[in-house]
Amino acid sequence: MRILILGGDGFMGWPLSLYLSARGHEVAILDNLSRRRIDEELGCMSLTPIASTTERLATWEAVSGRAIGFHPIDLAREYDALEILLATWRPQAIVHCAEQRAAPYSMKTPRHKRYTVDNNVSGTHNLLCAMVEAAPKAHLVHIGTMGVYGYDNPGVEIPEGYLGVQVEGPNGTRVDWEILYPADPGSIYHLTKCQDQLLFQYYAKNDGLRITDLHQGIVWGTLTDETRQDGRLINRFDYDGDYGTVLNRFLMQAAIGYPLTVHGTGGQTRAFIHIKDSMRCIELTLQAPPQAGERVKVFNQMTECHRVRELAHLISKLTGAEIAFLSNPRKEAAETSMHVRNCKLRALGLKSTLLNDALLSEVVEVARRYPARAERSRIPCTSVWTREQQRAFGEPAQAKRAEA
Ligand code: USQ
Repeated sequence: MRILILGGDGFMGWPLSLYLSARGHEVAILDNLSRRRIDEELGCMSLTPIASTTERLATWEAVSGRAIGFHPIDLAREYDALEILLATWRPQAIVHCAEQRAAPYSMKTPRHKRYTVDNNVSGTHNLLCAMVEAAPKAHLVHIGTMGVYGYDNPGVEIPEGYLGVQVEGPNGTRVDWEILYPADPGSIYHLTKCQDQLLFQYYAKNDGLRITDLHQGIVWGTLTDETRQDGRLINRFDYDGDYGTVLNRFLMQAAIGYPLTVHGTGGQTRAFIHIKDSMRCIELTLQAPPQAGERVKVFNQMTECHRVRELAHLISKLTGAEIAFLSNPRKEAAETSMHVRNCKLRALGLKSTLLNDALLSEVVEVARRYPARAERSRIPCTSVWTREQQRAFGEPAQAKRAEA
């Protein structure tokens, strides 16, 4: 299959490009390298030393004998270039990972909020608009988030995208209906993913685009069979307070002897998936596209749920790391539980890789390899969610968090 990976230089897109290329697909990457620029903006590089895009691609070709094309296009701003690429390269499938994907980064300042909305919503809309013109038969697979459902639900199992409801019809009748699960974003970043859902719904209905939205949990791990093959293929590993996600952060913190940074009581429950399962899920999704005219397919791409403090205790037991309970910089429910349906990917053949000591230790080992690259001052989360928190944390408190 000819597959275009949008955001193919990033944490998900890079290993995915290699994974699909290794399985015989013709792969090309579209990326504006914004994530590398954000590293510079934040003054914090990936813990793993990632090679330049040119070096990565040349290495992959040398190692595998397979070439991956690269198109330096800004999805949100360069509409004409995008449409020309779709018309000339004629992808059969497009995987969309080209969005600003960090909740804390999206909450930093008005500039970051506006950038996240402009970039993510315009990028997705440009893509859909260009697909209608130049690639109407391609299957679009979007890397979405479990966060569109929110974390405060009343204990019901989260369905895969659509909620069955019964409403009052004419003359007192009851009408069964299926609606998009009510969106409940918890950050500006998550808000953009909720907006994406409406764009998908509209373009699937109006233009018959074939779209699958993967509502993914928190990805952990960093190595895949392909990125292991040469040091220059290594994937990025984010650990800083803006881009690092909770489980990888805790594993990195354990590796360098930094107390595990639990926000609040750590009672927040989240869905997780190992990076290798994430690759497999996308492969399975590509093999099962919707028909033209079918509504957007939604799969919950996660394998297990955990409370943040349970993860901290597990890693502490494994590594001897200390745990620090910090005031929570986010506005989020303190104690939550989650039950998620994920039958659809399992029905397609997903065998879950669950969290285990060997896999956790593997990430700790990766993190231990680069002690000199770990900037301790970049570990605390200093991005706060509200003006009230800003006042409460204040500048001195934020600086104190940064020194912790
Ligand atoms: N947390 C801590 N300590 C930390 C970091 C995070 O307690 O050092 C807590 C947060 O307060 C939050 C939970 O861990 O309650 C998850 O935070 P996170 O940063 O790991 O994940 P999140 O902001 O939700 O976003 C990440 C990815 C995003 C993806 C999402 C999937 O950055 O791209 O969409 O996970 S999900 O969470 O299922 O929506």
